[in-house]
Amino acid sequence: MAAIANSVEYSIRDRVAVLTLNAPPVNGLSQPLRSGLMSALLKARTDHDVDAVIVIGGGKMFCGGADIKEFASGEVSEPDVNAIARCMETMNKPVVAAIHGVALGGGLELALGCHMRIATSDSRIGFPEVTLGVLPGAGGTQRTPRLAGVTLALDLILSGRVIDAQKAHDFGLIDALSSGDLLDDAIALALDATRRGEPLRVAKYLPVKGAEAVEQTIAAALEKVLRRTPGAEAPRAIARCIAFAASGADFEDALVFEREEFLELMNGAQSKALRHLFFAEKGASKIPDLPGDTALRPVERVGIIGAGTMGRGIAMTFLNAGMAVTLLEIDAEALASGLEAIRKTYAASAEKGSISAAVLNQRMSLLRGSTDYADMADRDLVIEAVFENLDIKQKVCAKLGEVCRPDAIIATNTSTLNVDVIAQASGRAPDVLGMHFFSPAHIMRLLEVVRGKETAPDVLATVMALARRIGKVAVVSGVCYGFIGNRMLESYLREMDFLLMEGATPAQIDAALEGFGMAMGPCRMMDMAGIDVNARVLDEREAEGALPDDPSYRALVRKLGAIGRNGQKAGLGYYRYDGRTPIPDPQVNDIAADLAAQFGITRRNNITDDEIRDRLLLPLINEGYRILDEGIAYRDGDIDVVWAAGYGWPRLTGGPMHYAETMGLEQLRNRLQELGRQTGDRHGYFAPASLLSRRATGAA
Ligand code: T1G
Repeated sequence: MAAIANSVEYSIRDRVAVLTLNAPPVNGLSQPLRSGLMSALLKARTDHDVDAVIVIGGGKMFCGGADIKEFASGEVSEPDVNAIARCMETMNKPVVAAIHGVALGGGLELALGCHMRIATSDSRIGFPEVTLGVLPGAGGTQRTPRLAGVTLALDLILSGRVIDAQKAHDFGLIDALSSGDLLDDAIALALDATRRGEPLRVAKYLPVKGAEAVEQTIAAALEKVLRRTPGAEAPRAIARCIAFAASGADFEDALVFEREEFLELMNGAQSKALRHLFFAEKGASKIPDLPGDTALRPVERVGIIGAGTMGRGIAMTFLNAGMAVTLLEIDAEALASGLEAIRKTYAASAEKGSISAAVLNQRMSLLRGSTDYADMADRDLVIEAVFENLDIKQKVCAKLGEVCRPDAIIATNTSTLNVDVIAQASGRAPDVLGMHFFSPAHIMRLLEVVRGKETAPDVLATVMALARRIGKVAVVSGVCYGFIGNRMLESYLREMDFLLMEGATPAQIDAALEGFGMAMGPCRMMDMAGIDVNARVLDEREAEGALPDDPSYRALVRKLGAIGRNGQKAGLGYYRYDGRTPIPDPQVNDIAADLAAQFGITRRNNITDDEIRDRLLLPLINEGYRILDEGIAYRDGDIDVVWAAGYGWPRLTGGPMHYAETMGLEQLRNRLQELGRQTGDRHGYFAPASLLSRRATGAA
């Protein structure tokens, strides 16, 4: 029978009904698919030609979980997964889940409702619900502790992590592993169960393992999770559901309790924010004016120019993806130390057990060093990561334009310079674009892909596809100072410096923003990034006449840079450092006070945390509206992805643009105008962006 999308195919083999989920691409448990599955199960229940039942996924996976798009309805339509599980558990024929690819969320709950589970050895399972601000709402918090115990249930459900089938088998969530044909093995398992004639094992009747120590186990697990995201609601609800499971309460009552907790979360702001980011990340890869089937250029061999911190991080990014890398550094000594630094990084990971010795050797076998540009001639992609100086980057790209193959892609890792100017220097601008990695490049997920005005469509499409392969979330930016993230960051840092000159302290500012949920306060962040880096960029921008006509503009960071307080690496920055520990330093307040006197800035001691947050966050968001209006970013969600994936914006608020929507655009506009009045705003720093005003009045 031909498979119909969003349907369940019913076939019989060796007196076993095979129910195949067909809802590409992830077999999401939409209402039509759930309805089709329930009908097929009821048919198999009474089918006299059927002694057992297999549920298997069509396509590349078993099931990616509930259809998240359905959450917007605010409720769960019938038949829900609980009803389907109840139907399978009460069937007097063995029901076996045959898992390949992934079984996630509701997909795993569906499998746990079966009597047995068999999985291919390379398949993976997990409960990612917490990353969406919800919890397994179809029995997952109740069956998992019964099959695998409270400790593992908490670990899996609170972390949202995915585990491989072997681990799942060891934990008791999977009954058998298939190394041959999954369906053959599943049918054999089901028929064996019919022949054994033993009572079918039903998860919900098993005792909860570890119930006796549940309170301590929950307290320890919850403390670990809430340390990272103190305001998160889902972990607390998960803990309540696991505690309910361990309390010995009636299973059906527990399902009701779990569903109520799930609905509460699903309809809450945190889940809406996290779901926004989920779809925004998926959407960021879509380029509005590019056909989805744009032919891609092959990329297997990568060249990287520059063996500094960024060059090494970028090299490891590609090595980690199993791609061959030639790291070029003109200076042989610098090259040698760069290659050694990469080897040491991998050796440290192997020491910790994060990677095996085999993986270390495999990655190092893919790495070559060179001091000769001629070695770039066979590269499919070459990324320059040399010193952040326009003249140097232009010279490097001119050389690459000469030596690289005609179909090779040339990328610049600049974080602020004009990609079009650099592209022109290459002599082949259509082959050039920006790939702005974030330090440490092999760890940070964000990649800003900067589309030059001449960047060829296939070059852009190739790099966007490559980003996914190297585990990055890529967002396209147009060419402007700072692209999306650093351009918005500029407003944030500007107000930080002004507030310090007005009397706030670095510790107060950092605490206010970390209280909002930022992963790291701006002063500590600047000390980590290096004050000299930012001060030098400001000096260059001043030389270009690109700074506001305001001598107090970013005066403090420039002063700190001028006196060598370059941040954590110098032991002095906005803080004094004992190793990596920041210690408030009164000297910074004195420097800020001197600058305030110099520029006639009034010092005051009534600066509140709310004012700090508004002064730093609202102009940042306002710049986001200018970026959208200029077409530098395609979508609000793209900006949210940049800040959530690259700058530590609290995911529970959905990103700056989603946060603005939840705040209310009229309120945002009014607050900006109020701050403008309060500060005097001689340079229009708080003038609401045109797009913000247009949206606030419904004109856009
Ligand atoms: N719902 C709706 N759409 C989904 C989806 C889902 N669960 N998963 C993926 N998509 C879309 C995605 O937006 C993209 O759309 C396309 O499918 C391909 O995705 C009841 C309540 C499964 C590992 O959190 O982790 O179950 O961009 O590119 O790389 O208790 O998708 O093409 O238009 O990512 O092969 C829990 C989320 C839900 C899994 C496949 N499940 N998805 O990766 O494909 S809550 C999840 C993923 C739940 C229960 C609770 C991955 C994947 P478009 P893709 P992939």
